[in-house]
Amino acid sequence: MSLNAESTAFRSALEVIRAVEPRVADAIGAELADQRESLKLIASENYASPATLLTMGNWFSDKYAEGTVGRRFYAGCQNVDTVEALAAEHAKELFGASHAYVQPHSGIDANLVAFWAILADRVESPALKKAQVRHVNDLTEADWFALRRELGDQRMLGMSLDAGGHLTHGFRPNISGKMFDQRSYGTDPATGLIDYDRVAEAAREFKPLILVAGYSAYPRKVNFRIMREIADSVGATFMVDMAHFAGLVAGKVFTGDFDPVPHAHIVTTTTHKSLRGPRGGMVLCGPELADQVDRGCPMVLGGPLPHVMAAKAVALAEARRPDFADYAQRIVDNAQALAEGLLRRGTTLVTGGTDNHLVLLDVSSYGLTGRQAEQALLDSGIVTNRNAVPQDRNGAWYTSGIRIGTPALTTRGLGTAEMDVTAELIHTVLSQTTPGANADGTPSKAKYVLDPATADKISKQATDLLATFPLYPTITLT
Ligand code: DSN
Repeated sequence: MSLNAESTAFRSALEVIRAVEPRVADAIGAELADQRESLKLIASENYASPATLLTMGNWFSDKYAEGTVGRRFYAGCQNVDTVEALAAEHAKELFGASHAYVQPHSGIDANLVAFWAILADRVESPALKKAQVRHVNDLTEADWFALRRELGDQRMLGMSLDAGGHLTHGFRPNISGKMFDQRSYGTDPATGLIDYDRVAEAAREFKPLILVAGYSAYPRKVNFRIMREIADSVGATFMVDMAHFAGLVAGKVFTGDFDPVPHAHIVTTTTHKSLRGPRGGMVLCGPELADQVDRGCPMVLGGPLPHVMAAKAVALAEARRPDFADYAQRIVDNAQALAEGLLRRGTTLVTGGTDNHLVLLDVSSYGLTGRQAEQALLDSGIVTNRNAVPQDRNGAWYTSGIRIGTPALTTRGLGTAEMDVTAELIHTVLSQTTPGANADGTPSKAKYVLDPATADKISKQATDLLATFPLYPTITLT
């Protein structure tokens, strides 16, 4: 593809959009400019390829395609079948899975599909068998009532939120917490690491139907072989949510005990984080759960998004190329360089470092809340997000942590030398920011003081750092 083809494609698209609603065209252009100018360190974000982005802007968006490949509730799905089958095929090859379901619209959706597949397999199917019927509609009112109660009375054991687990792993504000009786395993307060003996103990006591592993803010590898042994010892289904580190699995950085696919009964992921695809989700599993997983739509999902499934096929094809493994390794090298740069400058890191794509700073050592640090960094052109740290005293809104990750900057081409400069910029901002006060003089968890001249200077340094690594270098919109 010539360099001009990508520019031409995006320019033409914007021209067409501008003719209808110029403010949307302007916002799209402004978003690219913002992304180009800022040091994007949000651990769950990335930059999808032009091919992936372009695949989403077409008439596949207009098609309803409930059902699965070759078995739809709507006529005329032959082209959707082509792209859905391609995406599933690439996913199976890439991750070595026997079944892939590529319809989930997001990570939450993928997890819901997995939960209901497990519930259908472990609770509903035995109830139907016991009642000697094939379908829930054939149950008596009394049996249906009893089954509904049983479905709502199951247990899940997952990683606690402040140890780095995810909201969808059984926490009350999320539907997973309303569906399941949930208990959490945390991390060792001394090391910040998962203590597998404690997980085994919690599993023995609680006897969950589902043991969930996976995280959105844990900067270390998880041993999935040990977790599977724990699940087996209590008869639990072992589910891994690999949304954050799917790119590291795809790129063969996480192998053996650290690759969830051979160890878990079911694996969920998003496709837009380290995997660098379109915004969406996916479920991988073995043959035992495949039929139940394929019922995701309309069980818990609205109509599939064929344009996004097509983009998943493109992005997964990209991830199967040899250079993706190099990319995945560089993500980790960069995260480690960033962690080392911060540690050298005296920053406190949860677990003292990283072996994946993210680093979790405990900014209470700078006397700041996560919220204050996040805003001060943003003023300085550094985009991060605040995050709870283990046993966080500031709660989930203000927090005491800043989570940073390297998938996006690595896509842009920054390397370990630039990570050291990034560590210097972050440390300078945090060490020159002080907590602010409320109008009545009491300490504020949100207000902060940072000299605007310092913020401007850092912002300029961040822009200079990025200048050598243009984002979407083949695309010019003007
Ligand atoms: N929102 C994602 C993240 O930032 O980690 C997880 O859902």
